[in-house]
Amino acid sequence: MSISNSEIAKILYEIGEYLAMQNVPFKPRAYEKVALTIEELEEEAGDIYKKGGLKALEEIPGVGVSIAEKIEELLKTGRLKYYDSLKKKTPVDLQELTRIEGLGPKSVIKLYQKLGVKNLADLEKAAKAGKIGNLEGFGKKTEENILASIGFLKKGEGRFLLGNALPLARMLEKRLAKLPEVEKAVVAGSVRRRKETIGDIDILAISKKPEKVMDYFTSMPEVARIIAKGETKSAVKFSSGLDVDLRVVPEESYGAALNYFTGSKDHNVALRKIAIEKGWKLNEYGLFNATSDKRQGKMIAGKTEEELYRTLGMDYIEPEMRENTGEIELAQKHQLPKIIGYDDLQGDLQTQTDWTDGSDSIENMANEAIKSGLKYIAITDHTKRLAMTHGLDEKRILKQMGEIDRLNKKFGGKITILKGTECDILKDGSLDLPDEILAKLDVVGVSVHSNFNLPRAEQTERIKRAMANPHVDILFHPTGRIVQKREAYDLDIDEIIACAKKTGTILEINASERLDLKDEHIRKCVEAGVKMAIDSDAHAAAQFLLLEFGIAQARRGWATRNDIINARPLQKMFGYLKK
Ligand code: DGT
Ligand code: CA
Ligand code: CA
Ligand code: ZN
Repeated sequence: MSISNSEIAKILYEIGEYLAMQNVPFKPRAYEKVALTIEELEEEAGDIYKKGGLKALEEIPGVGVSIAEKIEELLKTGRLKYYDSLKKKTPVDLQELTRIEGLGPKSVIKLYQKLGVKNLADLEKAAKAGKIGNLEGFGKKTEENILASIGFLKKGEGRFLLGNALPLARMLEKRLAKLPEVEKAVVAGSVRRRKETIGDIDILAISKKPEKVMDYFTSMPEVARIIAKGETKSAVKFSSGLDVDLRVVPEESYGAALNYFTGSKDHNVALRKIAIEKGWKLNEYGLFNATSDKRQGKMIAGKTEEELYRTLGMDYIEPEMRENTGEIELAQKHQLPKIIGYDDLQGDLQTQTDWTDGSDSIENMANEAIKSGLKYIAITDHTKRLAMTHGLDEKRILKQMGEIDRLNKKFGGKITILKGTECDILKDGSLDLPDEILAKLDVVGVSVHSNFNLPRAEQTERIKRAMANPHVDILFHPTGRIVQKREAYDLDIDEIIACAKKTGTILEINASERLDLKDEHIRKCVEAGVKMAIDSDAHAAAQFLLLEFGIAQARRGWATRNDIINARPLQKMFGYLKK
């Protein structure tokens, strides 16, 4: 068996970062883009290569001869000489160091050359000794931020981003399902509940020959260590540090086992209590009409989850809602909300293009959006204050509007491209574009990109002032959090939600690694009747795939289709924006 897509992607991505450190032009972006494409391929690169050789690899978008040959080398030997030599030249733990918010490849190389920083421990030592603050291009502020970010990272240690785990979990699901001994393989645990970070991946398989399945599972190429290996249960550690659990169950227990291993634990405990109250017993093998542990009793449900919930006297509960925070009581009363579905989005209201810091043209973005099944997208490039992104000033945004008119004609209704902006909120809550320009746009999004450290009251007032502008439709990434990277800025979220209600401003569920509205915030919005938008914040065409994670978050916050404006057709969606 060969190396997986996500491993190939990781290496290509790192090559891009090494090249960026050496100030090589253009190539870093190309590698990053290819890495994303490979990661999201439906088919394993190994299979593509087996079927069509080098030529077939070259047909993958963005892959030229030179990258195709590198993938070939990886598939054949599991190694890549070019990558090894890049790594040797700069012996820094790039992956670890770039997890620090604000540290890109270029700062990493500087820190290595000037201070010999190779890893996180070195970085922490240098920052604590005040050496980074004295470095040209860094300063005291950066040093403080680095220390804060290290602290934050340490807190989340041992957990992985859902965005990284889900593709891997799906690949494992597929691999196992292909084995002749396996009738079914599915992901359970926190991955199935789509928690934003996960402790490990749990997989459940139905098989009559578990030994074979376990042999296969424990000898996969990613496995660095076997933690446990048994007939029904095995656990392995991948070289990436991620643990994976596999349970094999007989078909008649599938529903009960899936329910048990999906969790959450609190949800399970509550279900078991209900079973006991009815004089039954619930475990991972099924629901039985006996209370004593010794007497097995007769199995009365357990083949499917639907049957299990029904027999317990309640409606089926979606995995994203299973946290025992009120869902069980609603299911018993048949009053569960019908949460938004994964196919329900009709548009995307935040995307960036090569007019600023995105990597694709408006036309490419629109084409990809069509492929992703979207009916409309808003182009929301940054504004001039974000100079490093080449943010748009009045003149360029007017020019962009003209370009969008031209493209809308060209697409002839296949998709509607909306004129928008991600307008910077300045320190005092005023905006980076004048009202006359905002008035000409279809969708005005605003966001905070600076002065993250204002005192709570001042930060809250600043954002509220922006929301009060009658042209402002959506508050983009409302809290500034980046999962496992950066805390939210200090602000009163309840006041922001109240202000959204009062001013009719939409709050964004940002689907990228930000996910700054947490599930609990989304539930508050739903209860308050504040509408939300789920946006990819795509900076490249491939990133529309991120929308799935925004939908997952919305589902964890119990949002229905009616709560999400871009789950509505274009004209309906317009109805939710300020006039
Ligand atoms: P994670 O991995 O920390 O992100 O969270 P989970 O929910 O995936 O937890 P994990 O992997 O420890 O266990 C998977 C599921 O198995 C969990 O959601 C519920 C079930 N489970 C594990 N331990 C217990 C337990 O002691 N009691 C009950 N009722 N269920 C358990
Ligand atoms: Ca787990
Ligand atoms: Ca587990
Ligand atoms: Zn951007």
